[in-house]
Amino acid sequence: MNQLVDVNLGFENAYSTKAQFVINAPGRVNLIGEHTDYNGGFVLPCAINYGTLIAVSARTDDKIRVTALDYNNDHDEFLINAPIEFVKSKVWVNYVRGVVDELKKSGYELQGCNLAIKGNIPQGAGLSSSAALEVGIAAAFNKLCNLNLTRKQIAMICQAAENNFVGCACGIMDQLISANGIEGKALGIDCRTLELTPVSVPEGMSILMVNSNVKRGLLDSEYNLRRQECESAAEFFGVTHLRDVSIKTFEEKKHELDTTVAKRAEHIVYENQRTLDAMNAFNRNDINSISALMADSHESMKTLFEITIPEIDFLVELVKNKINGKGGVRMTGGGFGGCIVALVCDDAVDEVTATIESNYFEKTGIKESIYMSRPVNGVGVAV
Ligand code: GAF
Repeated sequence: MNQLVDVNLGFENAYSTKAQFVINAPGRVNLIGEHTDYNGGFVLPCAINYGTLIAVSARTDDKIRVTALDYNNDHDEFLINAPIEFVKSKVWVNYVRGVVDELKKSGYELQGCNLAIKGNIPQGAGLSSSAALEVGIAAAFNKLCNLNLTRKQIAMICQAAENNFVGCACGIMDQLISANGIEGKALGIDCRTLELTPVSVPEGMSILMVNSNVKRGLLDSEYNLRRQECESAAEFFGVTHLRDVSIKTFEEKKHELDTTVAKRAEHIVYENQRTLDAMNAFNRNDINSISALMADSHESMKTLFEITIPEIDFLVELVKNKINGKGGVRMTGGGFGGCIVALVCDDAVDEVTATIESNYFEKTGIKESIYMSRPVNGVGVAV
């Protein structure tokens, strides 16, 4: 049965009435540009054909009732017109509460509703299941209450919810791509101006995502720490964001920085350039350059930003040796577990997946999950 049928049925079971509409918010995979978003820099993600569905119907009071169909119908309820509290014991509810709180703080008039949530984005895998949930919730209220929010406004409200309510100091990439994805395209994003540049994925190439199935345990604490380290480097250079430090300036001054901070800054300064170079390489259909840039990005995340883990490095090496310059591979997302992303020629996909299947478990004792992905449109009404 497909997800849309499931979420409608789940809604009817939970609330004994039909949903008025269903919103679909996609997850994302980032092709290059990691941790550059909160440094005011560049990223190149695409929205993926895995998403979070939210079935919605209005209530006549100011209550919001939410049922998580994938969590045994676990539910939450709270009132719009009362202070919205953070719930320590149940992580998922805070993404919903946070978005509602942020919409309220921005002065939007909200209406009570019943919601049922169901999704197929692998969780804790670096594919933005939480951003998709946030964006889906904001889009649901946008439609239900005629808020007239633009896609960029939706993304900014959701990022603020995650920063202020959930407590992760994330950048804008995940929410922005979930809201703005374009079918068949990756989006080059200038995370300072929020300018979006569609880039075509080369003909005859597939996007493969391989989940190491190592959950990203350290993510929040280490993520926030990386962000602080980048901010202290920016302060040293006298800029608000590391995006404004050129490679030349960085190389001239890096010796004056604390060693760890210098490594973090080096990753960001070069990763920004790599992302711009990758956008050009995609436009030229230049697979060799894409391959080299993705390889350098991974190496930099491993040795300078220190956000990869052995299982992920092993997967990247396996795929890299197999595709041998005819595609690219790197870790994707925040790090400390999760997924790798590979751009692979269509006719090499079977060979690459077979290599992973016969080596990863043997080496790590963990079974991987492999997903084929294609770029899809951003959040919208599911049909
Ligand atoms: C996480 C964050 F939410 C993004 O904002 C981004 O920083 C990413 O990690 C790393 O590129 O997904």
